[in-house]
Amino acid sequence: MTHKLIAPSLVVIFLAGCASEPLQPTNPTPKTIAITPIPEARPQKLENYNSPSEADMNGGDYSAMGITGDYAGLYSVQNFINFMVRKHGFSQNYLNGLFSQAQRLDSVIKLESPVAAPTTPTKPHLGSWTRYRNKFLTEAHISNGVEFWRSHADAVERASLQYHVDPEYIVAIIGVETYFGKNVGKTRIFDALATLSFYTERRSKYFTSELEHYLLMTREEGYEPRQPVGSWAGAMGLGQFMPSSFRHLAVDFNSDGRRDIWHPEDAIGSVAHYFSKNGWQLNQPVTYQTSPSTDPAVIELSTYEGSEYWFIQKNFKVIKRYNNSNKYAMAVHQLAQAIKDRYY
Ligand SMILES: [Ca+2]
Repeated sequence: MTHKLIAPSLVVIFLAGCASEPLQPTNPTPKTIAITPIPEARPQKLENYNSPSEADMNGGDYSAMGITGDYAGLYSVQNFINFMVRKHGFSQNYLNGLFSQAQRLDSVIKLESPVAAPTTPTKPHLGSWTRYRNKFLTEAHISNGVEFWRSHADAVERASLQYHVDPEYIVAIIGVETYFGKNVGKTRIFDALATLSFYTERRSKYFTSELEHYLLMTREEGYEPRQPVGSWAGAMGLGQFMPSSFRHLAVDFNSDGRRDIWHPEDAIGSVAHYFSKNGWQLNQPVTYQTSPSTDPAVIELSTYEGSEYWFIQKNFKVIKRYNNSNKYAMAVHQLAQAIKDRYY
């Protein structure tokens, strides 16, 4: 297993959002990443970027006449398998074998517990922006961002030119999502998506669709389906792409013939592509501070010293396509500016 994290002691990781994960009706709180034991741990690659090794590049040796284990006897699973066989030509025995190996992750069920229905907008909690900001606008985030940018300067510049996305925002997204690739998540994606599809209800339709995309992705790209790991909600790689985003927007930016978003170069190109497809405008302002207003383009962020008011522009909304939170988008914006000031 080569999707292992560098720091084995990490227990709680804050991942702020992920590409195309469905939006939470309330301001998202940082997610606690479920830690799942990975029984078939493989030696780590020297570069520590969690890319699947060549040995992983096959569909896996799965075959069974029926399903055993955590997913045995579930009508919904049988239905899904029939659907994948009929629509996409998967082998029934292959999927039976694969689901017989799948684990139900109780930690994931807990994290996907129902949330309160959205209420009418109220005043933000006192200091909520300050607390959020302090997680991401740290000296470590800024210095690591500059280091990540310098280490991958060619790819960042090439992505910026090709997709017309300001380079500091590519770097900052990767910083907020996975701390520049250091926290890409440890949950086996197949187990997470199977659990969310068949053992939770709130967003099961969405996750079943992501599971469909995931199985197609593993077949198209030659990933062993039980190898990739990521967030408890199925987000993968340095930019935390969901499987549908991977299939639509991930790019092979180092031209080695594989889309591998655990590799920084492919992740950099893929994040830039995502921004481009969502309407990013190069060299255009993102937001500026203003006075209180009833204009819907003016948002309020709460600090302990009082509220800040910001006029948000098109590019701010593009950042929110990654994660529909004003605090998230503002953190990305301010981290981007801080890294840029230090980089040049
Ligand atoms: Ca590649």
